[in-house]
Amino acid sequence: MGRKNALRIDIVTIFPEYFGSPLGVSLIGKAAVRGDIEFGVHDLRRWATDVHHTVDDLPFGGGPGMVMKPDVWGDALDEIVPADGGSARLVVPTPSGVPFTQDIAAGYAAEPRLVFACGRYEGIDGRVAEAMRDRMLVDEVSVGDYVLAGGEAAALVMIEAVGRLLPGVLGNASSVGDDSFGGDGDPDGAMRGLLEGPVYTRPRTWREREVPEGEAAKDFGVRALEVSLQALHASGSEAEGRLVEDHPLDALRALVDEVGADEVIVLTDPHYVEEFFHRDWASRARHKVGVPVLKLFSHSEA
Ligand code: JAH
Repeated sequence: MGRKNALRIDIVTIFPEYFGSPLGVSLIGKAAVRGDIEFGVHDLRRWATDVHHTVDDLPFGGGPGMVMKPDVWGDALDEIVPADGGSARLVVPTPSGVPFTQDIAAGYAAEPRLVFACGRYEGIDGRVAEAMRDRMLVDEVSVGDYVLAGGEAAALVMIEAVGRLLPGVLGNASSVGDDSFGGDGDPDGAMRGLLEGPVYTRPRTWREREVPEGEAAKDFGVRALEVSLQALHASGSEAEGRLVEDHPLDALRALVDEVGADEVIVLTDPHYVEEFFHRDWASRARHKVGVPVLKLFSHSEA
């Protein structure tokens, strides 16, 4: 057993080797090593009863391809999931399922246990999902309107979307998933950056292409200020804000003099302002504004 609050994910498939690399690398791989996620990958053929380990059969009513046998799937799920469902949720990837969304991912991240049933061929006999509904929640889910060769790739898509929402997995102990603070589930929140604009990093000029400046940069500043003030007001602060277009250190010194500030707190994304000043912005500000400057990174947990 892993840590408390760990998410247990069981995957049933005829290709268990398919999952080795994807679940072993990056955020999810590390989360698994820490015990924040626990994986069980099961070879469906273990529950086949004939010498050929057959898992498929001809479809009733004819038509192309083969259908996965209900008896094999039933025995597998009976063994993997306790008879009372054990708080597990069964997820069956299928092109005819309900569309998988960020909200569904957030719901899954809050579950103690997910079981992915990965079909192949023309899919799993329809009575399997129906029978399992007697003991647990069963979701038939689609990750997009196209037909794959099986449910494995779709399961990986969902596991990745769920995995990065788990506490401690992304390195964001609190913010992701907190809708009022612009988590991924909030279309006006952090996901806006991913769904809407392009992003840029150094160098400022690359292959004669400039990072957008002027009006485009100002629009970004206006939005960033809006979001920050909203969050501060929501937490009871009467903070005011203003957008600065001239040199930020001069503007900061003028503001410190104007309001008689005792201290300046710089809250910044790592490297966001440094890039412009070529060295630590807060330590330069300290010399220039004459009051203590406390610098916080937006990814800090304290
Ligand atoms: C194909 C079982 N929504 C993408 C998706 C998910 C599952 C499948 N195809 C597409 C699939 C064959 C057998 C599942």
